[in-house]
Amino acid sequence: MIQQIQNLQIQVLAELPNLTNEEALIAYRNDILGKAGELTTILKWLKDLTPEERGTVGKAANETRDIITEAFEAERKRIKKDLIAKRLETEQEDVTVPFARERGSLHPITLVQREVEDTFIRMGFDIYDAMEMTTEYLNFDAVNVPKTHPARDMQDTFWLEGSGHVLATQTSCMQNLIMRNKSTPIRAIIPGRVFRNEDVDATHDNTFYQVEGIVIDKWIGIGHLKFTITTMLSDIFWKEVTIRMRPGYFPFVEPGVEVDFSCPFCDGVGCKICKHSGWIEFMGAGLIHPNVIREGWLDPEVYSGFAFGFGLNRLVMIRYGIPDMRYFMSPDVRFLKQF
Ligand code: FA5
Repeated sequence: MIQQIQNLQIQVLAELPNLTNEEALIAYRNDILGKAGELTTILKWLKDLTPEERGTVGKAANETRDIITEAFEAERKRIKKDLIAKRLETEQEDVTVPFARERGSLHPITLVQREVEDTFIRMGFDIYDAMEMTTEYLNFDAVNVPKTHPARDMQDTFWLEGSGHVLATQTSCMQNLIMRNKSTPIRAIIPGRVFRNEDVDATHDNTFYQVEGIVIDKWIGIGHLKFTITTMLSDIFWKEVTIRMRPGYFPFVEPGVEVDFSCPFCDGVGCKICKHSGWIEFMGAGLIHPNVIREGWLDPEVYSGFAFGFGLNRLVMIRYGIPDMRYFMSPDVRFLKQF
């Protein structure tokens, strides 16, 4: 029996190096050391031996089991090591080889915002970023919206409870800061993201972009406003655009106007884009109210100015023929890839 055990040991040690993968090794280990394995079966016979035989045969069998177990473990490590070496050899990647990477593109709002900024820079304007969170004072009080005035309800506000802060509902909240911190003459545009607690549909979002414009100097009048906006729109649409003004109410301007521009797609004749009116509604504007100038630490007897605020989302929609404002905030790459 001892001979049988030794033969098994020799056979296993000779066979192990031929195994090339872990599955084969596990299967072979099972054949030898598993419940019904060869060595396990031999060990089961020990009980039929005399006590003396059991001592010597048992000792030999246990030694063989330890040797075989150790050999299996060593073999498992060798197979793993070989596998890693092989993978390192075959799966090597040359990180210096150039590979094609898909480039992203700028969001259409960013594209048009940059064009708008370029136009205004050429007209000598400074560009400021608008704050997204601001104070109730800057958003309303500083621009002549009295505490009790219903105009505060005109734009549904996200109030940051108890803090005196709000999410900016309009980029007009920057007017006062600019007046107080810039020396005259002032020519600035302030693009920014604003928030209103409104229902979302194809032409309204609760988060959208506006561009505020503010000009303050001596003798500034409505003609300057007309020239500035006509120049900007003609630049954006690459053709002569005319504007018209209708009376409009905004507490921070007097007089206040709503500005429309002639449809650049049909030259005012009437088409689907301008809803066959020949005009596209564009923005609110006007001459800055003396109270607002005073609140900005300037003298309204000396200085006058104009301000305007337009929705960038709507300009981008018109520019690219985008039918639904909700595309702007959606993560749909098919939309974004077109720009
Ligand atoms: C204002 O926000 C004024 N602050 C504009 C202004 C500035 C007037 C300076 C006078 C002087 P209004 O609420 O109309 O005005 O918004 C201006 C533009 O923002 C609109 O013409 C429209 O294009 C855009 N807008 C308004 N509400 C939304 C909305 N929910 N979703 C997308 N765009 C909007």
